[in-house]
Amino acid sequence: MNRIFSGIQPTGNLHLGNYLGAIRNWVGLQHDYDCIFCIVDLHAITLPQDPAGLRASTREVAAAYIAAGVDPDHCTIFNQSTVAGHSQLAWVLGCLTPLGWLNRMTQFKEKAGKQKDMAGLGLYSYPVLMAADILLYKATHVPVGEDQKQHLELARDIAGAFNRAYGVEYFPLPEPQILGTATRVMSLRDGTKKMSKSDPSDYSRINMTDDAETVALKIRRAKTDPLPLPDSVEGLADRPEAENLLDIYAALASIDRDAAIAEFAGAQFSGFKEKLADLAVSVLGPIGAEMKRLVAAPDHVDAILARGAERANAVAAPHLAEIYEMVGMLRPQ
Ligand code: AQP
Repeated sequence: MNRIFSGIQPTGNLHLGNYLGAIRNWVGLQHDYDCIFCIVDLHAITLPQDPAGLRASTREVAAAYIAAGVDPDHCTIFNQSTVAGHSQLAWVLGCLTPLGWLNRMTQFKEKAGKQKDMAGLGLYSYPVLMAADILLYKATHVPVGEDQKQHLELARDIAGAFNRAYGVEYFPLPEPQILGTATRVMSLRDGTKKMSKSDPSDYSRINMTDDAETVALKIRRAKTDPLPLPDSVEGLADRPEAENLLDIYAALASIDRDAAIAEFAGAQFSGFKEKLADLAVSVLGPIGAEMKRLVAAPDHVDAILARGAERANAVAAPHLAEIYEMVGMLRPQ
């Protein structure tokens, strides 16, 4: 059976983009693949994190997976730092990754900001750790949002570099799965910017745990333009906010963009926004409520993470032993 690996950083403010671009797709894939879903806490510390906040956020992301319908009896759910193989393989792969490949990564440029010399080595080598996450399990498929496409391509290049260096087809080249109509959910305040956990404005995103009033308020306040909604795809040209809201509607309603355009052709934003808010609340409301319930009594989530770590280690450890053997690490008997 083909294997999926994917993950989310426990950096707070899980939002609609994380749900539509990642978690919801996982739920649909979980019975067709051997699925490993990680909470990537080592990735989270590539930017400063408050330790208590990081622990709380790790549980919250696990709760989001479970509340959204990822079945922990069927899938492996764990946090990255509980499997040492991620860091160990990242070192091996880092030794094979030319700096020139990393210099092309746009996410580093965005996150490092203007003072690149002050950015941490971890932020720079983030894509190598991501390659290790995937390759440690020899995953064949990686469902992600559009923003992770470049990192996935690098993971494929790194897998190829390892295979060439050791003259074996050891790692499969992982295939990205960028699924659905909301592969890149944009900010509610600026349709040209990705909806993001770290946006300082809470009005830029719908959080998975927002209550119904907050969701409705954020959608009412979402930036739009003065025109009515278009009656064709061509009418969305240069209207990023209209495009984003229609795509969110289509994704939440599980219809395609054309059907959403047909439903609201010529309508005013006010009426459309009301329908969108009702739909968002009906989809996210039960998930947010279940997340809060799971986080309030965390023993259940912790037990799932502990079991997941054991299962993940059982897959990872033999692979790491094979890799060390190929690389030439002596294991004294
Ligand atoms: N806006 C988005 N639209 C669609 N998919 C998205 N993803 C993130 N934002 C969107 C997908 O969610 C998964 C986990 O992302 P992550 O938390 O590990 O990484 P991120 O891209 O750094 O998330 P954020 O929310 O944008 O955080 P910050 O603010 O820290 O940059 C991935 O599959 C990603 O594609």
